Amino acid sequence: MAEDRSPAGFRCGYAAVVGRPNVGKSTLLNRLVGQKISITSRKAQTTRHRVTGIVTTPDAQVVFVDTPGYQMKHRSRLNDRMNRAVTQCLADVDATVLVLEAGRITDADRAVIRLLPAGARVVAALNKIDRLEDRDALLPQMAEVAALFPFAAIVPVSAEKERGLDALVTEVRALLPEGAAMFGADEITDRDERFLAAEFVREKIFRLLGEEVPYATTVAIDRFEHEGAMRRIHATIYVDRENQRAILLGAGGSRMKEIASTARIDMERLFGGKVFLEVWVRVKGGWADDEALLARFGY
Ligand SMILES: Nc1nc2c(ncn2[C@@H]2O[C@H](COP(=O)(O)OP(=O)(O)OP(=O)(O)O)[C@@H](O)[C@H]2O)c(=O)[nH]1
Ligand SMILES: [Mg+2]
Repeated sequence: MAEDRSPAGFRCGYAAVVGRPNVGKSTLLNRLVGQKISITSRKAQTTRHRVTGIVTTPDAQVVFVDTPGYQMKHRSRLNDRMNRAVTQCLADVDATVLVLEAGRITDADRAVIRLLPAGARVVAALNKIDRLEDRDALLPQMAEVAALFPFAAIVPVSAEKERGLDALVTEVRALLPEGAAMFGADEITDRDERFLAAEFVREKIFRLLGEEVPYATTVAIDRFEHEGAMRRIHATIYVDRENQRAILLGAGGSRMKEIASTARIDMERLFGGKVFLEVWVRVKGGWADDEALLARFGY
C-alpha cells in the first residue's frame, strides 16, 4: 500500500478569512496559528495582502487565508486591487470564515455577505465577545446573524482572549474535503521572510503614526542577506509627499528609530535569529494609483 502521511478521515483545505475592515481577521489568524504572521492595528485597512496561516491538528490541516478588509468608501487603484483580492480568494477556497463584530452588525458587513458566492460554505465568527458587557446579548445576536445567510455554523469567539478558537476550527474542518496534508506539520505560512519583514515595518507605521501617513505609505525590501545566523535587511518606506517623510522621521529621526527597533524585535522573534535592520524613507508621489509602481511593490 502506498504510504500516506495522513490518517483516514483526515481533512485538508483552504479557508478564506473575510470581513469588513478592523473586525479582527488578522488577529484571529495569528491566534489560530499561535504566531504573529499577519500584521494588525487599531486602524482599518491594515492588511493589504493575502497571507496564509496554516493550522495542523491530528485530524485536519486548515490553510486559513487572511484578506484585506473589504470596503467601498475610499477609492484608489490600491483599494480596487485589495477588494479584488477578496473576491478572488472567495472563489478559490473550500470554506470561508466571515468575521463579524459581536454587537455591531453594519451595512459594511452586509456588503461583504453579498460577495459570498452562491453555495459557499461559510462559518460566521462573532468576534470580540470579550467586549460584550451582557452575555445574554449573545443569543439574540446569533439569531440576527443567522437571518443574514445560511451559515454552516455561527461561533462566538474572542481572538484576543483566545476563546472559541477550537470550536471554530472544528466547524471549519467539517466543511473541508477529505485529503492528505499539503504542508508540513511545522509550516505556518506560505509567505517568505522578505515579505514578512516588509509587513512588520508597515505594522509599526500603522501603530505609531496618526490617521494620514499609514495610508500614504508602503514598504519595499531592497536587501535581505544571511550572514551566518544573522540577517541583514535593508528596507525603504515610500511615502506620497515630502511632508509625510518629515512626520515619519520625527524630531531628530526619533520616530524612525522606534519603527525600526520595534520591527526588528518582531523579526528576530519570528525568524529566530539576530537581525540588522536599516530603514530609509523616500517620496514617490501617487504610488497608490500607479499600476506599474503597485506591481513593483508587490500589490
Ligand atoms: N477586544 C478585542 N479586540 C480585538 C479582538 N480581535 C481583534 N481585536 C482588535 O481589533 C483591532 C483590529 O484587529 P485586526 O486583526 O487588525 O483587524 P482586521 O480585521 O485584520 O483589520 P483589516 O486588516 O484592517 O481589515 C485591533 O486593535 C485588535 O487588537 C478581540 O477578540 N477582542
Ligand atoms: Mg487584517
